[in-house]
Amino acid sequence: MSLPILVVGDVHGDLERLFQALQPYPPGEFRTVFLGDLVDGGPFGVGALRYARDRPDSELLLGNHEALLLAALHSPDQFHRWIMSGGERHDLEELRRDEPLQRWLRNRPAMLRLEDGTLLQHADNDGYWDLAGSGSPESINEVVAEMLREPGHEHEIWDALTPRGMFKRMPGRLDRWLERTGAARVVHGHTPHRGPRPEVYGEGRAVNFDGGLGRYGKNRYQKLQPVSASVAPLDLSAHWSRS
Ligand SMILES: [Mn+2]
Repeated sequence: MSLPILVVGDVHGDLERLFQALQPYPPGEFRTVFLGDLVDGGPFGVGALRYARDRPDSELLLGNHEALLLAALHSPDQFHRWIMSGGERHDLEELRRDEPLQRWLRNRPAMLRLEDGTLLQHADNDGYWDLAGSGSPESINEVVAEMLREPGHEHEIWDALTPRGMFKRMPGRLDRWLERTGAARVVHGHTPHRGPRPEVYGEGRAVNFDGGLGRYGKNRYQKLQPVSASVAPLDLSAHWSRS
């Protein structure tokens, strides 16, 4: 029996709001896909990584912040970049002491293709293309895995995946990305939307699950979006696109 897919957008170190968001979705009843950027911007990034690793039937797709965190472990230049991008020093030190967690993180895929043609990935851009050249999502994962095998290339992943909102601003890029990957729609995080639920756009061919779950990057007057903007079963999004 296949479990329904639960998608979790960018958490950015807010473990408390993550648990709140997951309350209606007990582990064991869902296959959970974390879309990356569990870390940075809030205090419990490594805690969120460990939770994603240990939650049954779960997968974490690599976000640009996970890549930069790995880069910061060994490169002073990248450490500076990472700290300026919301890195928490204690997260880096915790990750440094936990080699099994480092190995696990270096083995996360960049994307996941479902049987219905849905492609899940962190960023709403086609920078994966620059990293991996032509080929399928599976071959992109192989290239990313190769880049992460040894220290030294992680920041290239950060560079490729950091541009925001490309699919929404340039629908032609979305068309070509779907064509190139053979996907019917792309599900992503990375670029905060402002809606109460994951944002469907591009005539239903793209869904954004970055609903600004993490509180810590917000200014005090900014209204928080509900957790349902970032965490929801995937199959519901088809209905939103028709409403
Ligand atoms: Mn991101």
